[in-house]
Amino acid sequence: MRFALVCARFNEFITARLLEGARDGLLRLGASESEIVEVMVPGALEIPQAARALAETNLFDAIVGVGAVIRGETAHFDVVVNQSASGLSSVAAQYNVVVTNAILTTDTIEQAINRSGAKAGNKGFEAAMVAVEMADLVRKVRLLGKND
Ligand code: INI
Repeated sequence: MRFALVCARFNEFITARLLEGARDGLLRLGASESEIVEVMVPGALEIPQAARALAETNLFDAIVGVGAVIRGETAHFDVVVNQSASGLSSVAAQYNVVVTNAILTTDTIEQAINRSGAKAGNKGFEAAMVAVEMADLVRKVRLLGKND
């Protein structure tokens, strides 16, 4: 299977940890380095556009969006959170590709640190696990359809 990770540079001290968690998750579940493509974008708002371009290639079984939106840092928190999440969902629906969301949304930097590998798991790792599970499921269901 092939995977694409789309990572925002905004709040890079957090997104780098999420990206590392996502890569770790994919590698632990058996993906090889050559099956993982990483793409960097400026901020979470740009993640769906890059994910769409990747989906259009038809090369990937799953795409993981990686970002960090911290409420204290932005007046347009709600816009960034809602648009990035709904943009990712619409890519999944339009291209019939698995898309998982590792865009952290927190009130504080401390919460973001905790959820990117410190105390409360790593959202990148979790989203990578879900991506593998769902890509496998979708592949099996498609095979079922072909065998009928
Ligand atoms: N992008 C983020 O990924 N996280 C944020 O917390 C954030 N804040 O704080 O505004 C953010 N803004 C940039 C946005 O994603 C776009 O890159 C920008 O608006 C240009 O389109």
